[in-house]
Amino acid sequence: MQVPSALLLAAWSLAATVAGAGAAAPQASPARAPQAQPPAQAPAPPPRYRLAGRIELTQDGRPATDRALDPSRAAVWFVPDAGAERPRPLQAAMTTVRKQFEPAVLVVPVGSTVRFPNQDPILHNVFSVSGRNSFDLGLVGAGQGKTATFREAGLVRVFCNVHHGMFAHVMVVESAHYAAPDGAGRFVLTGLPGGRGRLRFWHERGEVGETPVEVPRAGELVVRAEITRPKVPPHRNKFGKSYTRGTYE
Ligand SMILES: [Cu+2]
Repeated sequence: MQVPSALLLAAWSLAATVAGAGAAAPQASPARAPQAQPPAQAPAPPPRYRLAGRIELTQDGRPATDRALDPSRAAVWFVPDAGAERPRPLQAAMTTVRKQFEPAVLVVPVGSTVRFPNQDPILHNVFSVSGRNSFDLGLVGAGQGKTATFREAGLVRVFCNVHHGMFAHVMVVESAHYAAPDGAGRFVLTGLPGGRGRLRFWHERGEVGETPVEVPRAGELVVRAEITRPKVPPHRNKFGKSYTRGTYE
């Protein structure tokens, strides 16, 4: 019986079956997939990890029951003890619409620029008196948008000089690993280096907290943010005075 030569190159089990049928057993080893060889010179990049967690809001140390509280109006970021990698700045947007800032909370890496487009048919102002991140965009007309760049890490409290009830926050972080939680408070940070570090977390109604973390870490990390601040942050207008009727600038 004649065996097609192609079959002699088939996997060993098949070749053995053919040999049992009376053909000459192949002398050469059956063809195998070449072994993957690691590259000779390029060192493997250090492994990266993800960190999953949940921010839980508390009042007087107990889980918050106020349904108006929104866990997504928060920020979480990871700072490795070995030193943070320089984050890549980005361009973000915070819209004024229906006399509110949308989204009301942004988390951006240091050096980022935020545009404030106005989608309302009325004039708004956007300003902050938060240290080196202070800015004043003047009056912003319908359809217009001006920008502010945040060169220093920290919390930026954003207000409108026309409407006292308009407020927002930009959390500027010195970390490449940051996120805003979802409506259930859940977050996932990715690309983390292994080792010890601190997970920092903040909700608009509280202070910045932190907890030590060793990466990699299995399971969901639950952090608790205590509500300490009123719904509308107490603030004065951009001139440092109380809001009064007819303040339009
Ligand atoms: Cu306004």
